Amino acid sequence: MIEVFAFATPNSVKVPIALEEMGLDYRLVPVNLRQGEQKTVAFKEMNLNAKVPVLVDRAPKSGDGKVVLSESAAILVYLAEKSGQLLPAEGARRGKVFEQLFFHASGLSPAFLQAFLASIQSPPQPEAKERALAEVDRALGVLNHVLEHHKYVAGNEYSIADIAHFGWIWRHQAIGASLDKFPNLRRWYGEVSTRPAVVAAIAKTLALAQ
Ligand SMILES: N[C@@H](CCC(=O)N[C@@H](CS)C(=O)NCC(=O)O)C(=O)O
Repeated sequence: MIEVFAFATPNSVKVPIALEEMGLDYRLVPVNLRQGEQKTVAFKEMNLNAKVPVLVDRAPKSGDGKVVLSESAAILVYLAEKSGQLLPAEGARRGKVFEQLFFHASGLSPAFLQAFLASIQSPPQPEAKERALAEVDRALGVLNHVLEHHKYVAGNEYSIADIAHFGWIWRHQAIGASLDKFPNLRRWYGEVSTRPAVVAAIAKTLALAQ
């Protein structure tokens, strides 16, 4: 069975969403970030970068023995290739999924992280917060434009790129962002957040912090 070391966080939730969508058996293993469990020697043996999520697959397709993987986007690609789902096998449609995954990992995700850090800064720094939220808005505007012409972020098929973006956008209210200005994104968010796999994964992920 696949194990996912995770906590109730935006990067963690992407992995159970993918596993639920793909119908793969898995177990969530809590890593309490509030208690610093990501910094223990045992955890850093799995991910030197000391961050969740980490996936452990003891029965990989390739017969490699055991796969231990960090970085949520890399985990999504690994699971898509293992299951043969949510990532086209070749060509332009596959390229579009990677375009969005890289935009996520290098653009949207760091923007959200900065805005989150600015939102918990003490003493508060309104200028830093405003700057970070402006970059979040810019990234959301890009997605809103993409979604004007397509049902999903990489075309008309739901893919691991939707799951990647959803992970952080799920937390937009917590960082003080709003989807009000972005009607296409709001439509997409409403659809993705009510998928049964997404509802189930969110409930299991939130339970990690209880
Ligand atoms: N690029 C990584 C980022 C992972 C990440 O930032 N994880 C956060 C939770 S969402 C974490 O573990 N933070 C703990 C820390 O920084 O000490 C990914 O996509 O998996």
